[in-house]
Amino acid sequence: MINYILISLKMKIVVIVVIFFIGTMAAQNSINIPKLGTIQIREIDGMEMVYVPAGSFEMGSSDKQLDDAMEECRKFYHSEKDCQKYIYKEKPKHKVTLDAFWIDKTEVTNAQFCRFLNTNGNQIEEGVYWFEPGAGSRNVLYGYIEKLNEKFIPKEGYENYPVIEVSWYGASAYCKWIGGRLPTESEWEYAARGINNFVYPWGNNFNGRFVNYRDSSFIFDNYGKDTSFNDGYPKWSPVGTYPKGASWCGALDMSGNVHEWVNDWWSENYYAISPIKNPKGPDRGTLKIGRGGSWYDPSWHVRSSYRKGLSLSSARMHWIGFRCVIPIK
Ligand SMILES: [Ca+2]
Ligand SMILES: [Ca+2]
Repeated sequence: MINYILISLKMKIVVIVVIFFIGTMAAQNSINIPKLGTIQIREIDGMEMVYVPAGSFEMGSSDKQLDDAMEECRKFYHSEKDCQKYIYKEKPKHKVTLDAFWIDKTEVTNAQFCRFLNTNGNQIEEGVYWFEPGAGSRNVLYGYIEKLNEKFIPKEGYENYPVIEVSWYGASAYCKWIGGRLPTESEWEYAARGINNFVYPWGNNFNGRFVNYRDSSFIFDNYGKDTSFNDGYPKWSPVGTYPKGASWCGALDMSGNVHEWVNDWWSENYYAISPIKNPKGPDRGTLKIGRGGSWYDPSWHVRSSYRKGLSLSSARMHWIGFRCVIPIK
């Protein structure tokens, strides 16, 4: 009898110790998982990255959200066709579940891209330069990167501006160089609008002081120009100029400044067949996708769900740049 009591007591002690050990391990693991918006600095290019936890959101737009965007467009554009051209590519709204990842807090800058070019050269893939100032940009040279004595350097004062006139190949190569890749279209939208499915990174109502877009100071023409706000920048702005425009994870300029390359091939109909878990876009295509709108775009193009197909061969425009992700798995 005494032996039985002793064995039973020993068993209980063992069970308690095991439970304590498992509990400690679980607590340790939960301590090691970063919180939403935790910042980590990447050594290779000095980029700040923000942590986006695994989760689900509603990707795309409802009919009501698209009608609101059209209404906004009609205030500024006199062509219904111009409004419809890009807005109705966001249906159906559908649930997406994603693994966790790190995303760059800002768009990649001229200084960072110079570091990449000086390490790897300006290579050609599929006949397209990684970086080509003046390509497809109204034949005007806009780039703020110069080549002096075989070295790429940013023009003085433009070190912290987003790199532009970079091809999808150049953007993708950069993200591989830093040990990551371009965001998938769904990762990009999730980082921009979050689990609350905001229309803009900061919320559901447009605010021209939170974003660099086609505001009253826009330089080219008056078509679609919003004279009710002055965002302070007729063209590009240094990255991170609008902290109030931060998205839920702390990413800046997801809306506006420069449009951003993502990894996926363009397909107008992909949302109807997209898998729920970690969608990666169609297997093939002819266009890649740009996200977020730019300083060149009106308010309804800087919505988090706005999407546009862009040519791999010619789109090295003065309004397109990128940021990278590093997946956790
Ligand atoms: Ca502006
Ligand atoms: Ca942007």
